[in-house]
Amino acid sequence: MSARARVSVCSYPSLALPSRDVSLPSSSLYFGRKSHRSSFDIDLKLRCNSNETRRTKPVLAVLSSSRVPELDSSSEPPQVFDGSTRLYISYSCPFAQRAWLARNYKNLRDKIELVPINLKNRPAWYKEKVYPANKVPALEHNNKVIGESLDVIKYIDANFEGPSLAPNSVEKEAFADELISYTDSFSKAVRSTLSGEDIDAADVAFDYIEKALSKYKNPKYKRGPFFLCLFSLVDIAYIPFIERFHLIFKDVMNVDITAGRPNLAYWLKEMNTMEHYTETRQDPQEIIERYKKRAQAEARP
Ligand SMILES: N[C@@H](CCC(=O)N[C@@H](CS)C(=O)NCC(=O)O)C(=O)O
Repeated sequence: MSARARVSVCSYPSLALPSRDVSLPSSSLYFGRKSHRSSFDIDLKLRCNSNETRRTKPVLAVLSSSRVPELDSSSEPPQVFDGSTRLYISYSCPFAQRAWLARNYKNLRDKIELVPINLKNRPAWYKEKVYPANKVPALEHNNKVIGESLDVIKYIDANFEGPSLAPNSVEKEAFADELISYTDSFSKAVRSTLSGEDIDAADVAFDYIEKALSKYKNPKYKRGPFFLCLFSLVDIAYIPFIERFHLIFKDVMNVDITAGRPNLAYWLKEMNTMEHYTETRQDPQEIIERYKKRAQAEARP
């Protein structure tokens, strides 16, 4: 047993993480991108090396009242394919959160309109007019619709201005590929501990993340904060899921997944200083309640 608290599910053997919320996409390809260096990249690199990532006050509570209301079955559709660019999301969906965060990070709030959908009471027009797969996220741009969170992020990165989310070297590109292709296994491993199937799997998965975060260290602080030193697609791919796991393990199992994992702790801390990200966070209480409700429903015979 390691020095930190091991993940144990003994008292909660029946708690299974809802598959819809945490299953990661099978599509885990990283699109090869030309490594162009914009002034944003250079600026970011400087900030990364001097540990001066853009800081804003951490948002302690999500002010859901300030958010655009979700559209439901009673809502009129937007003027689909009228030339506007729209990102369809759900506030509770971690996949959609990825795309939303990418849009925010690239400062595209004025260029990409956010259209939140109520998934529990989905408007019929969403499937009919917008995205036949009927899932979020989906991006409407130039008379087409792009789905799959990782593809949406890469599309936004390749087709819009703003700081690049792509790795800035061939070596980092290979590492990003490896990390992105691990997202599915990572999630499965953590879920198998939550369900009581494999009590050690989550520890192994979080250790993998801890090690990955140590690869590109900030020279001053000897660690990250981000996977590729600079904030990238990889951070976006993982944060909505690690954020949820962090909360659920703490609340349900009384396990701090950052204990004995300084890189993970530092990464989460830094992420929480970024308004681009904190703006996308779901209310922690809602995440926990939703998880417990589903786990109880799944445990019922
Ligand atoms: N692989 C997809 C998964 C998207 C997904 O499953 N989104 C969920 C919400 S978290 C959804 O739209 N579910 C609706 C449904 O399955 O009917 C991605 O990465 O975008």
